[in-house]
Amino acid sequence: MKQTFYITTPIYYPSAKLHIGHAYCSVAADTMARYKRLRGYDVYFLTGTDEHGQKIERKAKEQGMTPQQYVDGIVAGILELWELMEITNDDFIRTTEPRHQRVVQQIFRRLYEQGDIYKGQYEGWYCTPCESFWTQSQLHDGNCPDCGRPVERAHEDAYFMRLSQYADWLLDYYNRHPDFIQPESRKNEMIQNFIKPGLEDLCVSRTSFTWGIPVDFDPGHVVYVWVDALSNYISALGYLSDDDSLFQKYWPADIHLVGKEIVRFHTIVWPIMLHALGLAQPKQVYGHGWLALGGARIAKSTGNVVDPVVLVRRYGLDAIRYFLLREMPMGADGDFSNPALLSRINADLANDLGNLLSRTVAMIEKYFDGSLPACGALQQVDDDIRNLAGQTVQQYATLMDSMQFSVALQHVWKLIGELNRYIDLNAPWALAKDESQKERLGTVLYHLAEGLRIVSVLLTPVLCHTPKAIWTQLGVDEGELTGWESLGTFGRLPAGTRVRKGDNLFPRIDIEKELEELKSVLPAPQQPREGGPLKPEIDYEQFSQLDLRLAKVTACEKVPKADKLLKLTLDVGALGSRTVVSGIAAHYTAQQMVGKTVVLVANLKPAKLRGIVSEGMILAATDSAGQLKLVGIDGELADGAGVN
Ligand code: ME8
Repeated sequence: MKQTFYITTPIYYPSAKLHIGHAYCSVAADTMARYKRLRGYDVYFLTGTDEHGQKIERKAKEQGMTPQQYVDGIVAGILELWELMEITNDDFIRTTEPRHQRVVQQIFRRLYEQGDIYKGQYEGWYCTPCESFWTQSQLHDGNCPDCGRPVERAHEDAYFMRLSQYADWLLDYYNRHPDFIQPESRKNEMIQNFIKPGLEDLCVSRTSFTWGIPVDFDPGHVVYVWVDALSNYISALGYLSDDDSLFQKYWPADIHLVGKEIVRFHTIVWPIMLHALGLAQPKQVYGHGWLALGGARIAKSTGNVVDPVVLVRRYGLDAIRYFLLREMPMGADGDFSNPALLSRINADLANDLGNLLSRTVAMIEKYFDGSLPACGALQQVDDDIRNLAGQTVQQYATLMDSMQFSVALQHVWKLIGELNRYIDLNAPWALAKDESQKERLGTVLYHLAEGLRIVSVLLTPVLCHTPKAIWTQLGVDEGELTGWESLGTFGRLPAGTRVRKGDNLFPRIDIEKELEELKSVLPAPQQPREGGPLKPEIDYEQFSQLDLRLAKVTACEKVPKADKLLKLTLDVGALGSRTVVSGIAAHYTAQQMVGKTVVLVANLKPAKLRGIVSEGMILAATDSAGQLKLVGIDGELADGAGVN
């Protein structure tokens, strides 16, 4: 029986459009799935969409749609993108499907019944864009530690998962399974930042919105989006359903491939959920880095998205897949730029690989009428090529097994480079002039063709069309000669095979001209619209609930160990003196603030920031460049005057 291999990508949020960063994650998982299939594994590759949560509910409302209508539209686009990128997933799970929802409800109920989930009261800091609750100690300068945006105080009746009681078990599990979290540095991050400071129980239900999976035994509560989302990895396999044969066959997963910012959920919450359910742990969670544009992470929130559809249409799928995997050292961050993409296409694909093939086939046509010559007596240079090919296959296998795609490709390109050098060393055009060198000429061309065959097989997990194009030109039929086993011996290509010159694999690009044209095709990274999208309409009644007052700053000091925070003492006329903590320290010094008249939201519920009770909030305007200016008044009025 074949060994199984189960690999997953994260399930994507159906946000307006997926960008090249998301494509990277799917292409990397797809490459691994293709590689394991090449190695003879029975692979199951899962991806999908994570469709619940307050953010989706809000977006749908902004667009005047139901959440389901909104996600249906976006998911259709995601499916098209994966088709375009030839992602070979075996299933696509949507968290809005009944097959998933049923399982999540059963998991939740089971954990509740056995006491791993209990009902309590939640009060914490909530980051809506990240759908994450944070404790005070996790905030960075009072903001969300993941995205840096402001968090809001949230209270609700809620269910909690007992993470705290599993902290020791988890640490012990990490110790006993050193490969569980990769790369190693991410494990240290988890231990230092989350587990050592003390694991707190996790709030796993919400009542403040309805777009989620209902807790079936307590109406009004919906399951926290991460508990919902993580369960996809087993609900898709039919866990707790009438037919759990896929679950029996493929669980535990071999690899959950995820971006580094969500390693936390996959290596703390998910293992504890699985442990509590009595299920086996995934063998590995691999946290990959981010693709950036000019140093800034490509993300929908920063507006610097690069559209993979435009790139694939312009340069072909293989060029884009190659660039993503070659340019991003797995686990680290990588940078996307048009010049880097174009020079990889020209140097690696058009020159190194494309020319090797066209020169080889052209010479076999010219000197041997297109019939592959037999290999004669070997010289040292031939042995060197054979040895290098053998080593390359071995190194490639080790590197691909640990998902080091970029380094594996470097090794393949070293072989390509040596094959090109082998042409120059042996100068076939000179051999062709001497009839007595015919056999030597044949041996040289044979090594080139066989070397190319080996290269083409090694490229099959990464490139979808190029290997086939190489086989057509080399006269190789897909089958035994294109399988992994064929790489074991150098010399499998039969003499007499008919080669046929075809189009260049990758046409060379005039980089300067192309960069110019790209300016109009790929619009410059969009700046986020000032102020973001318009929030839903409110009526006067709602507006009038805001109590805004003028206030004079009478004293001000920096909050220790918080770069962005100032503590202000305000005189609010009849309301007396107020203390307010404000995140403006990067824009105003404490000294500059004293004496200023500011606008205070006087009836905002007090909140504790860095141990200081902040009694309201002062108003300021910010632009997309991150500049901030206080809101003031035109002239002078008494402290405490109402603003409306
Ligand atoms: O996190 N470079 O979904 P998501 C590389 N729904 N990868 C990037 C990237 C970039 N610039 N931007 C995003 C979610 N990604 C949850 C997952 S799983 C149970 C739930 C990656 O759509 C990101 O790191 O925000 C993540 O792994 C994936 O895209 C999905 O992100």
